[in-house]
Amino acid sequence: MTKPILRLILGDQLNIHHSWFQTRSSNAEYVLMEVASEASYVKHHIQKILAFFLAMRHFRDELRAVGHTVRYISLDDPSNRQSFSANLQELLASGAYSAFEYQEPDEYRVAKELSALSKNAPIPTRLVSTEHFLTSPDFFASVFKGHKRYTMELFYREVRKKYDILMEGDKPQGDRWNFDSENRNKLPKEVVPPPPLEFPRDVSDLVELLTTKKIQSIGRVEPKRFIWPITRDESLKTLDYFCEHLLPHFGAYQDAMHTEHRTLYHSRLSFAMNVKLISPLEVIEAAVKAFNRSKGAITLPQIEGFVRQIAGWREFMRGVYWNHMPSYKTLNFLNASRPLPHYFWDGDTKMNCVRHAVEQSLEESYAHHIQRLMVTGNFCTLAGIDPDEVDAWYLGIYIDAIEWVQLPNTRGMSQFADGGIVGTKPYTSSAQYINKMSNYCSGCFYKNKEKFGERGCPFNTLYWDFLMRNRATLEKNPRIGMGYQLLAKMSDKDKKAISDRAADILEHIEEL
Ligand code: FAD
Ligand code: DLZ
Ligand code: SF4
Repeated sequence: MTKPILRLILGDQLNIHHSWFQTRSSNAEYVLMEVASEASYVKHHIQKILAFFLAMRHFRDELRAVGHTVRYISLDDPSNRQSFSANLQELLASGAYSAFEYQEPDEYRVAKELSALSKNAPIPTRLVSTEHFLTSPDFFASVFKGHKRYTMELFYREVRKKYDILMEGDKPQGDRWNFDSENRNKLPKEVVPPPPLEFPRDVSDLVELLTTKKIQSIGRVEPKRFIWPITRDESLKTLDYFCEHLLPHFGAYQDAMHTEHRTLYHSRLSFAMNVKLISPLEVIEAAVKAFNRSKGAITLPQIEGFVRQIAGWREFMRGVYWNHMPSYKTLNFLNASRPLPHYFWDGDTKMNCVRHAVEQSLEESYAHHIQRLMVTGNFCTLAGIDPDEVDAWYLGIYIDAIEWVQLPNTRGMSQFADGGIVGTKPYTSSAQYINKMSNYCSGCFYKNKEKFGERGCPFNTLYWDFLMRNRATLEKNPRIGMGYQLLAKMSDKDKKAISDRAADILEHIEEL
């Protein structure tokens, strides 16, 4: 009997449709490993670690149930050397395998680690595709060949054409590519979004394992009520629920925020997709099918808004990541250097919007896009927080945070630390935007219409101060011109008052 091939499955490679698993006669042994190094390269939310371990354990069972041979190295396995490299070095040197195969890691850090290991391996090694994404980093580069800068919109149109999504011949359905301008509504009082679909399970044993093995984490979990979808079946149910109950209003309230309704009409599919329990194409196809079936109940702006997030933003961010790593991780265009204040870790702040976004994140390991971008991210940009600290927070706290998608969103789109690789301008705003899109301001200690004095909203003061502070780097940016025009109309006395109050706010940033 020939020795088997050892095939590594990383925690975010749980794709049952991968060609690896389509035949059982392939003389392969699969290995998954729970390792302390991955649970601690950043302080993760406890629900994120649980979600990865639970999803990996279920995937193991699913593979075994259909006859595959799976070696599962659990966190407390006595043979566990607690890192990918250390475990694999032992396995590869054991003489038990004829070759080693692994799928392309999504993270630069892991890709480097495994490629170094392969170079020194005592047996032949082979790298294969994850067969998950719609596009490759090379496709991304080819779309922008000869262009001075990237735009998500151009890339998104190419993906729509490539996969024939919402197309009529070579034209977009409705003769428009993008309906974003129709998708910016506050949640009206009379509209009550359906509750999110939950899959409560008792995870007490795993919580105890993490405690015993001294895995540090942030956030909270109710051990008897872990609710995230962590199997393919649950992911498909989440997708069905989304298509039936949430998609009809997805676009309309995509940017809305509300104290009582945390996830509104968002799909909560990011974890399932990022660990590859479901593929972006099947999510898009299911949503488009629901749109076609709905006979007008789901309108084009709703489905287009959803498709854009996955066929557009998700693939675009991955293209940016792989075309700019490793330097991207060090960019700090605005030279921001302030430490992240304590309330990002405990939610204890008088700023109602930040309090809600952080508390929700600590409780659920989830906040939706506009909370991440226009509340916590906006605050960090305006206050000049060190992007390394901002990245570590986002990478740790969200259940869906894996560096290839977290980094371009945080350092690029949100912090503008990349100087305009992802977006054309910083996503900053005063309280005006937050008040327009949410009900946060009405319950806040600060006054959303004021920018001076003890009760003036910090977002207002810092918004104008940010423009003044970064004048040398931002004034020439045509997309920000309006801000500087308004600033030019402001009296010197007001500008001085803003600078003074902002200096005070930043000096006492821990007390806001
Ligand atoms: P929905 O609103 O239902 O959207 C559907 C899907 O579209 C998402 O599941 C996701 O796969 C995709 N999507 C939407 N927006 C983006 C985007 N900007 N980039 C990539 N994919 C997108 N997303 C992550 O998956 N992991 C992260 O670590 C992450 N970090 C972020 C950090 C910041 C500062 C910001 C502003 C955004 C970040 N996002 C991240 C993007 C987005 O916020 C999440 O994908 C989304 O909130 C997940 O919730 P959902 O599944 O309910 O999304
Ligand atoms: C995030 C994470 C965690 C917490 N733990 C593991 C683990 O124990 N084993 C594993 O294979 N993967 C884990 N992951 C995901 C990886 O850290 C990493 O993000 C991806 O594999 C890189 O694409
Ligand atoms: Fe946030 Fe300012 Fe509104 Fe308070 S007033 S909720 S701090 S934007």
